[in-house]
Amino acid sequence: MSEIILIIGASGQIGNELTQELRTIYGNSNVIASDIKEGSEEMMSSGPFEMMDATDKEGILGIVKKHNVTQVYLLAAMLSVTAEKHPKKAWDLNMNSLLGVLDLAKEKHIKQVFWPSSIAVFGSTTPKDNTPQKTIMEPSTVYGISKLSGEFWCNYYHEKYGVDVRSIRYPGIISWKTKPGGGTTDYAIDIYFKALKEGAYECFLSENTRLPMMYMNDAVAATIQLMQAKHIDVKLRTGYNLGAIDFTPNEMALEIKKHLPDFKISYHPDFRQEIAASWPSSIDDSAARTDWNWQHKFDLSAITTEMLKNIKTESI
Ligand code: AKB
Repeated sequence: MSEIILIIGASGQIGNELTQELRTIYGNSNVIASDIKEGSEEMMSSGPFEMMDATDKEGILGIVKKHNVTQVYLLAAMLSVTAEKHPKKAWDLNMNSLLGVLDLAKEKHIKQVFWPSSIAVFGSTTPKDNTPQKTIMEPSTVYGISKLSGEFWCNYYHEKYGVDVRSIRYPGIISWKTKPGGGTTDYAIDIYFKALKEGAYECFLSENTRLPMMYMNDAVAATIQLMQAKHIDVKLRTGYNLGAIDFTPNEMALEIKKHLPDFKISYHPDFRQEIAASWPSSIDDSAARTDWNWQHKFDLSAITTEMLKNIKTESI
């Protein structure tokens, strides 16, 4: 495999772990990490890093030329909660970064683009259970609006200019290495840290709010699998629904109690409840499973074991 990969937003939750996995597959020097801030020590020391603003198209072009980049993974984004606080900034980051990279592909500076979408493209009028790939999409958040528009820009650039752009609608992603920031699904990470540190967690969603979720290892595997899929197998150029598991805060707390019997959870839903309530409870990802063979590995019990073990080891 002779790809040279640029990851934009490499210091974030997905970027950090995706960079490491891609470096293992393609070789450290062939995967260039970039962000507006430095990332983990592991990422900074294992391969090249460039300080870069995701909305600076000319800056990105300079780095693409310097390293002969063939593929770009554009991960920089403002998530749902932060985007509600800074709507214009979120639109600027989430949209202009995408249009810049799509233009670089249209102008043939790069061959392939990955761009993350989200379950936030759906809204309260979407069927909640087993949400289909193609259905009513009326997002109520700035983040969701930007992801839905972005998906259709991807599709447009593919149809009009033949750009090879691929995208996944990520559910909430659970990881212990790099914390996300400003997401509605972040409770499903914070809960493990608080359970180990304080033995208790105050949840900002109500106990029966069911959301689709996934372990980071599965998310990274799916992303690379989609990018490595044969052109002919990638039949959707908007975003692929991607599911793994779904659960409520109450079910998660019960799972944690199997390891930490004294763990206590309390519920104080805030404005984030409204965002969560507008999103699907579970996802029909049969298109991803059929088109490029997607399969998840981690269920809630395996995720809980992994999270508690790794957070404990890290903080010793
Ligand atoms: C968020 O909560 O904003 C993200 C997402 C589901 O895209 N984790």
